Amino acid sequence: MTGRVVAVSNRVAIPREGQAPGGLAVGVLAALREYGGIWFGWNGSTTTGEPKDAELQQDGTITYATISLNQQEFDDYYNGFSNQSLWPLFHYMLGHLKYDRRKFQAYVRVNALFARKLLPLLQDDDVIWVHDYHLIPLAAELRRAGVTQPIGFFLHVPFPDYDVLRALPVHEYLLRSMCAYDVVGFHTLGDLSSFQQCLLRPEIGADLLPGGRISALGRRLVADVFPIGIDPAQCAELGAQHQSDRAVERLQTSLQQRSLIIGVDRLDYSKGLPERFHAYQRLLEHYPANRRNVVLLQIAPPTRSGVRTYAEIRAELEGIAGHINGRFAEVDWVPVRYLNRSYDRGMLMALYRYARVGLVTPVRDGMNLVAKEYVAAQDPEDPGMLVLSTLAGAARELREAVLVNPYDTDGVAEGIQTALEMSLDERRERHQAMLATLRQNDISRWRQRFVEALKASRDTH
Ligand code: ADQ
Repeated sequence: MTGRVVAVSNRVAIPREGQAPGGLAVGVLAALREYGGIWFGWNGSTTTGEPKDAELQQDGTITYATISLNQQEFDDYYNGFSNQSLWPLFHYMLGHLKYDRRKFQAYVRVNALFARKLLPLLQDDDVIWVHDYHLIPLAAELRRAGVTQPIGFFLHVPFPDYDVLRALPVHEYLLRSMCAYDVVGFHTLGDLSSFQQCLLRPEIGADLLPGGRISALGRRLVADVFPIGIDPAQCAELGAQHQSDRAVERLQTSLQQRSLIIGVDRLDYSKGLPERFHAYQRLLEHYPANRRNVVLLQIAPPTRSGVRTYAEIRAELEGIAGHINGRFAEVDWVPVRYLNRSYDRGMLMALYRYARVGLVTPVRDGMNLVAKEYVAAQDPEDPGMLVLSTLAGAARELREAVLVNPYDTDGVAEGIQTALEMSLDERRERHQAMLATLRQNDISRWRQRFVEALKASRDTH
């Protein structure tokens, strides 16, 4: 069956000349190229009045359709409810949870606006694929407007257990909204089973049927696990190609044979960065032979600058990095290099490839693509080793990484030491096993499985 795919996400990643797309953009763009379609979302700019209709930009079979948002509405919808309520809640971090009814109402209004602006662009045989926690009510808003096409939802972050979810006053609204979809996808079995348990509660009273199907609120939907993958060949190629970039060579020269430990994360409290810096300090304390011989390169571009906790974590990290450097640095060695900026993918893959250890220690993460990219970018003849948090979705697949609990400072220090000391044979063996997993469940498989499930849901209506 043909029919276009209409992808909807908060932001639209329009590919730029000469830049390799990353993350979910690779999967969404491939689906849109295969079936033709639209990518709809916010264009990154705000206005003072009522937003205009979507601006369309054509590129082959893909139409990018973007809208601006009213400044105040954007603040309340994005910085407010999405990132001060849903983000911490879904990451099990109730200490960061804030709720404001006014911001929640803006969230619902922006979703209704998305639905209104998308509606005129839809065709009868489209399937609609909605991404992430910013847009949970979108299907319900589209249904209200008479849309009957299949609508799927993929959650890129974890889905919490009922006892955590119910801390949010409007949790029942969220659950009901999710039942307006035909397919609901998660990264891990744990997330899926939390969702199913929530739907079994008396508020929803769903029935779980065979084959991942659910009967809830008079509708049928399918909920399943679709762990997002990467394009391992692209990561390996970029890593090898950019090895001789000037900046990478300058880094190599400056390291003078020291072992590089790399961390690459958005500056976000879910990524466990203070915990990671403390563990690195513990490594230098407990395994003093590493002093002068290792360098931690932490790349962490700031995000969500409109949310105060993000400014706070930035200040906290600067303090810890300064403290470690002040305590351990020598005239010709600085233990932590901490950079608040983005790099293009080629450079990033080359840095991954050069690093002896990839340190990925979120305190909670839906999947974590950096972990997968780090493994894929390695030289198979002499691969570096991944130290990975058990609290990242990626740990369910990358079982051969050195697995650590990010809250266990001594344990993470020990894990880094294990990775640094690991023999070449063992590194190769573990790398091969992880690469095989990444190849088997790559980004193409992710989008194929999701789009197929969505198209199949039309056939069973
Ligand atoms: P994120 O929280 O953004 O994604 P992650 O999965 O690691 O986390 O993806 C980050 C992407 O941005 C990676 O492709 C990485 O290469 C890139 N990136 C990070 N820092 C960068 C930098 N300094 N310069 C350039 N690029 C950088 C959310 C969820 C995750 C889930 C993904 C996809 O929080 O759990 O894995 O969506 O579903």
